[in-house]
Amino acid sequence: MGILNVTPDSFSDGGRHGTADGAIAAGLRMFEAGAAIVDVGGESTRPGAPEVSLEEELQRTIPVVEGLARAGVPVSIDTMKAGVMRAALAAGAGMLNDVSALQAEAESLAVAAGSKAQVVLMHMPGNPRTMQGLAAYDDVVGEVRAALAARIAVCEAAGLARGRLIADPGIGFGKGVGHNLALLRGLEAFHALGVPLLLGASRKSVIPAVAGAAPVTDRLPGSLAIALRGAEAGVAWLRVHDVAETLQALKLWEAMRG
Ligand code: 9MG
Repeated sequence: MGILNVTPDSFSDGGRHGTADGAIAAGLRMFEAGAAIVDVGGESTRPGAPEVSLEEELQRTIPVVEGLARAGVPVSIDTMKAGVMRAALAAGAGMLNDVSALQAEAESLAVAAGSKAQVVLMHMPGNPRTMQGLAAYDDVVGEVRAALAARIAVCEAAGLARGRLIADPGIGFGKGVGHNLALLRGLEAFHALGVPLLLGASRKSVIPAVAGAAPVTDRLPGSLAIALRGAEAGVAWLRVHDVAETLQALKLWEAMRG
């Protein structure tokens, strides 16, 4: 999954794609580099990021979703808003990536259930403004897994078939460095959820926390190390900024496993 942020303030690539055409071209490049899907996001989810209005998020994302879908690129919409989900589905998105696991807005569950889209349920305590104050766990792997299992149960009860769900432990969302490392170490435990897993740690702060200060654009080596850990653990989806580089690393990893 290639990350395509159409925001002025995302932590790593905010403001890079000034126009819809520029963002569409960047998404096409990711697809041509081998991304199976491009994740379009119009609201930053970095800690403390300000909320964006529905109108603004629609304006940022929908022309890009439309343009990519028209070009035959599979598209995921990264949003916590039911209205953006609805418009993105109508514009051709085939996946909903909601970091609130369909909890931020009451309507989201029904929108997802009424669609045919795949749905990523990510673990995040609170919201992007409160989550870092909620980073307290006795057993982070067990607690995050239990929270995701509860969301899967709610989705199934609402009519969302399990076969459409993807679970994600939410690296960096309401977690400290120790929690992120424990989750990465314990990824295999999440297979008990019975749905494919997604891992997103590309360029995240766990990298400089472990390896020493590095600006976001200098975190490719750490991002690749985490991607390979995800592959080793059998994760189905990797959400990454650097598609070609990640695929090269994965191909080598796969070839060496024999
Ligand atoms: C939008 N977004 C930012 N980080 C993410 C992650 O780790 N997983 C998912 N599903 N979405 C994310």
